[in-house]
Amino acid sequence: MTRKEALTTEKQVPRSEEEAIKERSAYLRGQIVEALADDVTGSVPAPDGMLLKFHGTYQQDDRDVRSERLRQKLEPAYSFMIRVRMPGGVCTPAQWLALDEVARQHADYSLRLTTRQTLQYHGVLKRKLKAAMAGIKHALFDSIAACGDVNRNVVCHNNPWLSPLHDELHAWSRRLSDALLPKMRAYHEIWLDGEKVAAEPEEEQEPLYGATYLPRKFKIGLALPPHNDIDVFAQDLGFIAIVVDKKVAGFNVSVGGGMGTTHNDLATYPRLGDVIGFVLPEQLLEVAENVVRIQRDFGDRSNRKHARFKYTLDDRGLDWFKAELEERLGWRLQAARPFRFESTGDPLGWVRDGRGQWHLTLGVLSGRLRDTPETAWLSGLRAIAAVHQGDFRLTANQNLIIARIDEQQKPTIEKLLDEHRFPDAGRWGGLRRNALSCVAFPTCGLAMAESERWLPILLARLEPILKKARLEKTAITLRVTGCPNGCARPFLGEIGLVGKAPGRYKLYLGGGFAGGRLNQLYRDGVSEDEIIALLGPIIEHYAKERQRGEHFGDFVLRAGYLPETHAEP
Ligand code: SRM
Ligand code: SF4
Repeated sequence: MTRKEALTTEKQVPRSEEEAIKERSAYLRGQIVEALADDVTGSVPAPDGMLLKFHGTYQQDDRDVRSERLRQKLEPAYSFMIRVRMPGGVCTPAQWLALDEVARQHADYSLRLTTRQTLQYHGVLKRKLKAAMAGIKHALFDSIAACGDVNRNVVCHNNPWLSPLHDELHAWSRRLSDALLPKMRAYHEIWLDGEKVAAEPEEEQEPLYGATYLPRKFKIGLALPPHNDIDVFAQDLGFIAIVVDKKVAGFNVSVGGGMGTTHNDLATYPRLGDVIGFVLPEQLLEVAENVVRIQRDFGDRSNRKHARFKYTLDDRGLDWFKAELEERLGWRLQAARPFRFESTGDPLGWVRDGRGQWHLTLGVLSGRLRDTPETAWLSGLRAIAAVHQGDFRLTANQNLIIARIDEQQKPTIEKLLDEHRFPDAGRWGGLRRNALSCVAFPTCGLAMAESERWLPILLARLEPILKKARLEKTAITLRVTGCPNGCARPFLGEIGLVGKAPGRYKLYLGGGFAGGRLNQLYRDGVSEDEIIALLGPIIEHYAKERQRGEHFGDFVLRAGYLPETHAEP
């Protein structure tokens, strides 16, 4: 089917309400200005709430007080989450200070590092949204395309300073982000009081996306083997760098990854990306743009639960997709090159590069940076940013790198870390180092169970079991989410826990340590006590019978807890 035919067919299918909202929105303006000015309520009407996502912000309410407020006949305690766009997760100390200022002036005094290498603000009241957006602009960032049916924050292997290869990859993440960025004049008009550049919205254009943008969100990541620290197979479009003679010779292209599912709906499923070929560096942008165009033209616009790129691929087949891509490109992809991943997490702690500079990867459990009676991480990073001469790197595992520290400055940074009671990641066990959890309660509107607030409790119960089995240093990946949307990529964990109802989780086991194999459901609807009772004996069994170098996820399959699937690539 040609693109023209596809568009004709699409018109015959009833489109979802969201498609109509986009179409009527005059390039994402809707009635947002009016909704922001309405001070009778802390919320915005639903259609504008949907459009606001493209501007990088979500309406939420405090779920801890939702029923009590309902009982008191008060409107929910509304506030907004804002997600910053930060390709490759890089930020200077001056930018950090400006972002920190927004957290303290306009949000809930916290910064939340995300699984896509950027940060979020929570608790921004409607009347403070505009000032918060201006603050983000002051930090020389924006939140365009951080959410919404467009290409999201491009993620990239995390420390460009460790070698010129990392540097090169990071430059590609920025180029990809720029090439796929929607024009969104509405953003500048609404948040930054920009002049209306087009006299009428009809004169405006989105050359890549068109007036209804993509059918659904779209995600891109770049990985540098042997580190799969961005979970490249969870991306709609992944680029795996192939290095020859210490230079990036090109990239293997992986398509169709995605985690989101709905409980008890078999038509939804997590999917690993398929590697379809190899492209040269100079072909990267052309490939990315055309993959996005194919999803724009063929993605399902009638059912949002079936609208991700992974379903477009499975409905039409990989052969169809590759042929369509090559027709649009006018050239053929080369055969994929061999590669091997060995890990997904971040190497926490200090590393020295070839030029003699230091980099510290701080372990930040669930990515939450705030001051509490026990820790002073927000203040600590502010103090570090005030003296740091290198930069900050956010990782796709919710951690933070303080990068490019000169030898003579290292003691100053170490003193500040100590004063603000940052944890010594060197003392963290292998499970804690490799644990991710999504936000969930109290802010996430889709949460069914606790995640971020539960992770420390769960770790505190699992760590003594691991210690007793002398496995405390063994790296095991643990991914926890409050619902099956998969924001902490739970279906890739060697242990995955997915919230079903308050205090109840689906327990998944057997994911590949390097992110190349999905896990499988082991028990449904289990409580914390049941999870501990189930995992304890398996951990002991693993301690006794594991083979040399065998990962936990591989062991549970070999030992027959779940059927063998496939080895990791
Ligand atoms: Fe996510 C929706 C948080 C990474 C799959 N995600 C949400 C929302 C916005 C809830 C909502 O729609 O109302 C969550 C906001 C919670 C809050 O209170 O802040 C949310 N997602 C997050 C973050 C903050 C999790 C974290 O703890 O770090 C991550 C922000 C990433 C970023 O900076 O851009 C985050 N979300 C992911 C990932 C992981 C990734 O991209 O590597 C996934 C799985 C990969 C994928 O997309 O398939 C993911 N989020 C989803 C989905 C399921 C999409 C689907 O295909 O069905 C939803 C729900 C939706 O889109 O309808 C969702
Ligand atoms: Fe919310 Fe579910 Fe994502 Fe967790 S996985 S942040 S509960 S949407």
